[in-house]
Amino acid sequence: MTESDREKARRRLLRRDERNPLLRAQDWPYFVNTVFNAGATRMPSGETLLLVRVEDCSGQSHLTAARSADGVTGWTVDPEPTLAPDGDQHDQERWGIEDPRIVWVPELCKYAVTYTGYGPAGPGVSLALTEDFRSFERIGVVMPPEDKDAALLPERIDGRWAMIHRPVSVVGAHIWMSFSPDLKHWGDHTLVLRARRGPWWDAHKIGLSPPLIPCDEGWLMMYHGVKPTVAGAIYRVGLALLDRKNPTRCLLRSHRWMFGPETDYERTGDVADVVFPCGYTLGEDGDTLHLYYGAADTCIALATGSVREMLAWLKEVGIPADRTEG
Ligand code: BMA
Repeated sequence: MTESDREKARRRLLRRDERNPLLRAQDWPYFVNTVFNAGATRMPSGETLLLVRVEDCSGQSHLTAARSADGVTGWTVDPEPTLAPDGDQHDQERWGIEDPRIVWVPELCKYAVTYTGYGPAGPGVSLALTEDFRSFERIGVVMPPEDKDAALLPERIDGRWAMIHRPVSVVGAHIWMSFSPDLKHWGDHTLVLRARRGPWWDAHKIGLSPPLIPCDEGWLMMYHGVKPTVAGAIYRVGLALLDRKNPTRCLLRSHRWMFGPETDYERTGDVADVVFPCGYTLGEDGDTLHLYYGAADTCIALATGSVREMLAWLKEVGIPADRTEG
């Protein structure tokens, strides 16, 4: 493959839906500032459900469900917040809840929703379980501040639950994995992928995008990289492959980003130059990936691709993670 063929392949990996943006504040049944960063799942009825981060006009966020038969058009939005912050009972939610990731857990017959609980101590990770996105069982704070961008793995690894997440320290914001016997007590914290340094697209700060995608080759991880510039940060998305049996082991990591802000709705909004996927659904073929992402922290858009093609690209351009730390 020549350099320009590779470039074309990269551009084709995710195709933006021509009806983007799919959901905007003006589509909401009540008055809000912005709607973005939505978790996604396909319900047993076949409907696509998005659990949308909604920022109200106080600047704080809550989560509201939007449902559509085809995942693109005809959205029905809950008339009021579906999961509202409960700051009185949970101090960690006093300033709102943000950026949900949804994972169906067959063993529990429930969906696990991980989200950022924002409180005076900073942003941390909370977990709730639901069967229907109408009532929720709050498990509580599972990763204390500062921590974000978390998703449960859908199955136990060697008998324990596993969660991927992104704590922040003074030396950087890297991706970690932790383990639990009961979803409440977490330990064996292990570094999975480091942010690079210097001018890289994923220097200084990285984080999980949607939940991990299980495949024969391992767990495909889409992750966001944040490049600080004098004009502000640019949020882009790249790929990594984690070992299926031991997902703390990163096998490959993309050298370049796969998806970044290009269109007007991604480049202009409350926060310019942000694409921030938190959810995907898979087509009937088990390969077609519908990626839902927040654009410029203002609206929700969809891009479609193929898991198989992404894996092929990663095998072609990826490098072992331990050689990419910059
Ligand atoms: C991150 C998160 C996201 C947001 C992004 C860009 O830190 O807070 O919710 O989309 O910044 O503002």
